[in-house]
Amino acid sequence: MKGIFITFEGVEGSGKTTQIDLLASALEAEGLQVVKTQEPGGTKIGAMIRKILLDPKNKEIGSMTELMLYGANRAQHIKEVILPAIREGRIVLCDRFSDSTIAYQGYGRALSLEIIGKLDIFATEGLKPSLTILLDINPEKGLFRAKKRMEENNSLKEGRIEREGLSFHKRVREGFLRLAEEEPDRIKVIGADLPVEDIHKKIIEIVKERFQWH
Ligand code: Z5A
Repeated sequence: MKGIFITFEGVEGSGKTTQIDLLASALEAEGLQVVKTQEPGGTKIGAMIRKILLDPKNKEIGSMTELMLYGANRAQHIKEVILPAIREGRIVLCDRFSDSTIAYQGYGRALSLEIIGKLDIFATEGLKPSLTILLDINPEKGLFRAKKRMEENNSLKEGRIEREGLSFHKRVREGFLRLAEEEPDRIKVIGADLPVEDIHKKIIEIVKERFQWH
């Protein structure tokens, strides 16, 4: 397994971070070199963009501005982190990528899928993940988990996007599922309602089969 790009997608609280950590540990235990990263964020510039995007005080951000900021974040992330890591033969595990833009800004905010697609080609330089794990869960459950985690960690109040109504998050979930129907080879859907260990085992099976890793 060399120079591979795997993304994790799903609604808020679907367990992406938990599963990325488990997969990274399993791969590292086999002596493989892994880079864990996330969007928005992933670089110093990305961390600044992330702050703008998720700050609940930034209520005036328009949908198109939001889309451009996710695009700017991705362009920097691709150039500075993802492409170099793949060229060096590392396995990149990324928490959210282009599919999140289609699901949130396309299906959630109803921006043109055509414009999103064109912008994404510029931002990604045409790079697509080799594999995407979509952790699928009812958004009510996902948001409940995410809120619980925030309370446990005593972390910041919920962000700008978590504050959207449930119908927004349902459209986002539908968007992800539609993408998985359109690209069944790349996007593998796993029910995120299962225990953490069961989901991890399924992910390991998929990764082993896809990349002939034994
Ligand atoms: N966004 C966008 O609009 N457009 C874009 O192009 C991109 C992103 C790239 C990023 O938020 C926001 O940006 C996101 C979409 C938008 N907003 N929303 N909504 P973020 O990075 O701050 O958060 P997130 O990506 O949505 O993830 P999260 O809340 O950190 O959740 P997670 O990583 O999927 O889950 P987790 O942290 O692994 O688990 C959450 C809790 O559930 C935790 O306490 C776990 O212990 C627990 N958990 C995990 N798995 C299980 C299972 N299987 N059973 C029970 N409990 C579990």
